[in-house]
Amino acid sequence: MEHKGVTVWFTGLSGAGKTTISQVVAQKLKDAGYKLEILDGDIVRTNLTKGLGFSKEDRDENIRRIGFVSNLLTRNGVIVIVSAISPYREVRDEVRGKIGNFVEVFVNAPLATCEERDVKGLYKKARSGEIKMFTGISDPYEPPLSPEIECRTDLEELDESVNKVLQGLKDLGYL
Ligand code: GGZ
Repeated sequence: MEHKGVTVWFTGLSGAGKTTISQVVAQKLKDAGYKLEILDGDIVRTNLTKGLGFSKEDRDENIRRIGFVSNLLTRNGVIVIVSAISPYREVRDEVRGKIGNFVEVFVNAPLATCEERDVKGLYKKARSGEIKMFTGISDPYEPPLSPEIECRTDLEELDESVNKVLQGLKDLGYL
């Protein structure tokens, strides 16, 4: 199926639900026949951006590399699903400017909720100081000022968040 390419960029705190929502969205779009690739921060950091840490420089480099690949795919008609904390507004906007067909999805849950979930036990380690520069605890997160789509995962069921993303992409003319 030939269709417009777009980068769908999920940003938010660790544990906000970026990976969960983006995986369901990706599966639904694949099932519907769209050409799609997923770039998830967690996985990308084991190959494309291996060796990078969590300083501002390294996070920005991580985001720029993900953005570079996203751009190549997007201009070839692929739907690219990116999931990365991407805490800095400036570099997110830089990538947006380069790609053009860019939809920002703010996966928004209060820090307290993410910390309560603590799926991987990382917040506990961040609080104890075992992990340094942890987003939300000892490192900044700059929320998007006007994301195309916002999911409130503390208030919505997964299905609702997924439908918001799909409906948003339709309304923007990408599906
Ligand atoms: C934030 C960290 C950190 C620190 C390890 N700060 O929720 P996760 O566990 O599975 O995904 C997070 C991932 C963050 O990688 P990103 O590429 O998304 O970050 S960024 O966009 O800022 O470059 C988290 C884990 O790695 N992790 N240390 N200090 N998250």
